Amino acid sequence: RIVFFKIHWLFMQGETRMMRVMVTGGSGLVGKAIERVLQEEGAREGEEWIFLTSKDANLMDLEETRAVFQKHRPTHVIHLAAMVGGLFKNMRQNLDFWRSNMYINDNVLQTAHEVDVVKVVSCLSTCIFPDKTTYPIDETMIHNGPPHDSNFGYAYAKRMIDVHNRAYFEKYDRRYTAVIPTNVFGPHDNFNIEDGHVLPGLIHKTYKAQKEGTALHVWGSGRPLRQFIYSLDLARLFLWVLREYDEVDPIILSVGEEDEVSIKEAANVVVQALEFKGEVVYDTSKADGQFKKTASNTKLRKYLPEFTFTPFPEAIKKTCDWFVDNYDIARK
Ligand code: NAP
Ligand code: GFB
Repeated sequence: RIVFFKIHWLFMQGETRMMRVMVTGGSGLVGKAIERVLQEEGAREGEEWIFLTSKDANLMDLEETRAVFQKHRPTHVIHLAAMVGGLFKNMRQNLDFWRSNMYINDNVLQTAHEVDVVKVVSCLSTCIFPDKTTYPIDETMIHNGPPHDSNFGYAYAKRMIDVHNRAYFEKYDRRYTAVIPTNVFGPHDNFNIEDGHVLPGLIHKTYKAQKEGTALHVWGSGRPLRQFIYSLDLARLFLWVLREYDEVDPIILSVGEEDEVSIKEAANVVVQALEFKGEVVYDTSKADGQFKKTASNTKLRKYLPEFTFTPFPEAIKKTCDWFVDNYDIARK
């Protein structure tokens, strides 16, 4: 009998340690960064990782969502899948951003609950906070007023994740949570100039200007301010949130307020990384979008006072090198 109980105890220990983590949006900028950090640092004992692309399931479709959850039976989910884009794509497609992300988020969270997923870590963004606000912005301010007009569709859809999480906690005691990254950049980004974010857009445009001997056109005045987080740093923070963070309330994952840079400063870092010698022109006929969305990472620092971010110029150089080396396969 003692042997039986010993085997049973060992099995239960093993059972409690088993984590089958399914990453929705696993083929994107953030998903690829998480995959790479796991390859470099190794998964923990008892962790099994599954990275989904939209080919595995269109998560806007409830039946396809249910099928992929039934297939993999995850115990944990990192929910990255979303319709994502820079300022100009958001300004063109607010309705699509609203509907696509509402469908995806409701399907994923409801299905996770149905198959008894223990924990879901979803994604908000620092661009969803109220446009008229005091600074620095913190996690308590998400619903304190309307977001910037340029991306209200995406912003409201993302805010509903926080509403979902609170409602699942109230009704089913589900401890589903969310992180709030600031602007992310890195390898495997979307370098499409019309649809992508500013840094991949500037890297692609500088690369083209260099090859064609033309000027680099930075859109807007260059005055807006942004905090940028390197995707590999964000990936490490995601793993910590999945494994150690137990709150339902969301947590901002960002560099500090003191690391905020202007678009102009960011453009200069890209120019230096690619050793571009041509003219840099500011096209003020293009929108600036939100002037600033300065976020506080005080809550993160309370948990991880020692976490170090990759210095911005080093992260930009690594991203530029990746883009040049992978030009043929990069999304552009
Ligand atoms: P991304 O590079 O555009 O990747 C999006 C991922 O979602 C891809 O894997 C894509 O699959 C998948 N996807 C899109 N629509 C789908 C659908 N209908 N069904 C299934 N999968 C679908 O995005 P990202 O930059 O990694 O963003 C990841 C998360 O971080 C998102 O929730 C985003 O809102 C959030 N976030 C991003 C930033 C940023 O600056 N990038 C900042 C804050 C928050 P395919 O590859 O097959 O298309
Ligand atoms: O990353 P981005 O497109 O979006 O940055 P946001 C836009 C800022 O960069 C504006 C300037 O001030 C633009 O004028 N900019 C300069 C450029 N050159 C370029 C360029 O080549 N491409 C782009 N895209 N911008 C987004 C939200 O806001 O933040 C999204 O709309 C998302 O919903 C994202 O959450 C994280 O930082 O302004």
